Formats: sequence, C-alpha cells, structure tokens
Amino acid sequence: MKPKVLISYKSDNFPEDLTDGLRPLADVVRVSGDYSDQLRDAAVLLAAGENVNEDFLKKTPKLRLVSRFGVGYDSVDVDACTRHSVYVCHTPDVLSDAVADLTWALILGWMRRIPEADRYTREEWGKKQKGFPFGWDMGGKTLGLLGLGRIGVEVAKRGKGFGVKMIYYDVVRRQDIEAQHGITYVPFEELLKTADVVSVHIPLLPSTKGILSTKQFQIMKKTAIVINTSRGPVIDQKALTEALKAKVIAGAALDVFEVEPAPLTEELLKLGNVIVTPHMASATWETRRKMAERCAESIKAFLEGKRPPFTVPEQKNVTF
Ligand code: 8YV
Repeated sequence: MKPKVLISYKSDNFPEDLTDGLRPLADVVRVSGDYSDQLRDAAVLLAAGENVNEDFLKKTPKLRLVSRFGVGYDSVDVDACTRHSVYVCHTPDVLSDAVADLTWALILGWMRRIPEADRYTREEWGKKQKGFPFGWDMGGKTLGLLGLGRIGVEVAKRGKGFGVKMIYYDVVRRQDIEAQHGITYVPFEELLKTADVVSVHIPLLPSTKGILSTKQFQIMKKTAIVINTSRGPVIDQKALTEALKAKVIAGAALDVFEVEPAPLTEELLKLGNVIVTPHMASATWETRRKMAERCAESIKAFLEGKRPPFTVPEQKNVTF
C-alpha cells in the first residue's frame, strides 16, 4: 500500500501537475473542511495554517512529514513533531521578494495615500479641490526594520532606491548585510524613537508576541507609521487600535491580523489611517507556484526514502 499524502492547503489551488507528480509514489488525497477522518493513516500532511500540536499528533500515528505551505511555521509545534519523529519542512527564500514587494506597496500606499486617492479620483475629482490626496516624500525618511532576516534584507535592498536612511534591530546582528546594503544596527528603543516607518519582519515566537504594544507606540514618533507583513500577533492589535484612534502614531498598513480572516466587525478595519490587505504578501502567481514546487520537492524526496530538503532550522541536525 502506498503512503497517504493529505493536501490541505487550499486543495483546489494546489497545482494539479505537482499533485500528479506525487501519485506514482503516494496515495494523494486533497482535503478541505473537516478532514479529521483522514488523519489516522496519513504519512504526509501538506499543511495550510492548521495547528499541528501534541493533540493533533495524537490523531496521526503514521505521520512522518508536515510540509508547511509557507516560510512561517508558528502554527506547527516543532518540538512535539520531533518527539513524534515527524519532519517539518517549509518554503524559505522563494517568497522573500514577493513579501518585500508588498511591504513597499504598503509603505508607498500609505505615504502617497493610494486608497484615498483612488476613491477621490472616482468620486470627487473635478467636483471639489478639498481633500486632494497630498502625501509625504520617501526620500530622507528613516526606515526602521524590526528583523533583518531573509525578508527584511529584501526590503532593505529596495529601500536603497527610495533614498531612505535605514536602521534595524534584530536579536542577531548582521554585519555583512549592514556594510552591503547601508543599514545601521540600533537598539530596539532607538529604532522606535527615530524611525518614520517601522516595518516588522520577525517570526511569531513566545518572545515576539505583542512586541509592539502601548509602551512601544508611545515611544514612537507621532508622525510614524507601522507596517506589518509578518504575523498579526507580534503586534498587540487592541493597543494598536487605541494608539491609532488617539493619534499616538500616524498610521498603519497591515497584511496580517491577530485573527484571520479579520472579522468585518473589527474596529481596526474601520479606521481611516489604516491600510489593510488580506494576508496576501506571498500571493502572486509566480511565488505561490514556487512555494508549491518547494513543498512537492520535500514530499517527493521523503517518499523516495531521502531526508527531505527545507526542514526547519530546529531539525537541521535531525534524521528520523
Ligand atoms: C502564506 C505565510 O500566505 O509564508 C508564510 O509564512 O504566511 C504566507 O506566505 C501562507 O503560508 C499560506 O498559508
């Protein structure tokens, strides 16, 4: 009997040809909605964002590989997977450009007030001059990157072209990148104090949850904006909403939220000084294809009895 591969990532979207490529080696089942009845004999799970934790693993005695469709794997308890001899793979690198592009789209979209300008052009242009969408220059502003990993670096590369001064804070100092891309390391508080744009590029960990909250917004410039294309919970969303309402900071542009999809009743979605997008930073046709290929590559290698590529760093030296 062939091992069973469950594809839970938006099954309808996962490329048919990549699924077909796995069929000679596995019984491939595309699932959606509740698929708990499929778990008992599954060897591989191509996971969207479901929580793969100890409870989940109790229902999957045959599971040996979780392939996360994405670079972030905060939804997967890697220690629990290691205890259960389950590899965890993800899709690093291939989405860094797309996420950096959207980050800049959000920065520029906010600074040049694109959503308001679009509405003004359709509804008011020629009728009234009041409300003409004046924005702000990028050149000379200070961009503060919170996190200088793969995605932060791509954001910095693009920053060079816009003539911004770049500073960053990270738990790991990147002296190679500092010299190469003209970016300066500063302590966290100094970044908050001096940046005109604070852009977040860190993983969600117990230590980063709520890293931007009331206290941090108070340290920031009144004219500063916050950009988040990483994970919603790294920002305390209620504190951010209050800070935006009270004009403690000037604005925010967010692709990620504490709860997703963000409920339509969410107060943050009603504020005028916020731009929102639906967790779409990696959602380009090319990038999603590359992510799918990376998942398929890990799964195929595993099915052929090899150690899968693209395991998460915590499992770098582990072979089951
Ligand atoms: C995806 C992401 O939208 O890579 C990640 O960690 O959050 C995004 O690229 C997501 O993984 C799709 O489920």
